[in-house]
Amino acid sequence: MVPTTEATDRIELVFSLFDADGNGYLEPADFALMSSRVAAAVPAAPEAAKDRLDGAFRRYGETLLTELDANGDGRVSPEEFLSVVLDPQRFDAVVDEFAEALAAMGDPGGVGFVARPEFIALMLAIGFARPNIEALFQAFGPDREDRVRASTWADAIRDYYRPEKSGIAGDHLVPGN
Ligand SMILES: [Ca+2]
Ligand SMILES: [Ca+2]
Repeated sequence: MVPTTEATDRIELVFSLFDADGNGYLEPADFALMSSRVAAAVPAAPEAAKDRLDGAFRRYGETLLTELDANGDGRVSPEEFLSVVLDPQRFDAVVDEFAEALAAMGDPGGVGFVARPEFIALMLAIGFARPNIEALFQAFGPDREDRVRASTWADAIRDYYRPEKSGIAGDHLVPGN
């Protein structure tokens, strides 16, 4: 399968953000750093939600290393990471858990909705730029209380990784879109 240009852009963006320590490679330390940063974005979130997110980040990092570290140096290079889009079903389970865990962090009351302040705080913590975050939230069609469904967000995270998709809400996150 040849990924769409949009899918490649999305994957390159996520690599640059997940390389939380900025050393040019994805390693377990990046996911630990990212997890603590994102957990701190919603102080009101229950400990169980933070623990779940921490586990999701950890498994995500472990799976990337297991599946993508082609040269076995214990870290994932940008080139190794790009192959994530060639065989996405290997990552379905971890992306799914990550999507649900992140959306749950944005819904600290467990009501099924994510309000704009929590959404923005979480996405800023991951490292996306504010105008792109606002555009994505708008694309979700917030309700009169300025909330979006947690399930809408989780579905959009799953879509974000789909190599065949273009013109999706998640494309708003890529600068220049
Ligand atoms: Ca790194
Ligand atoms: Ca490697």
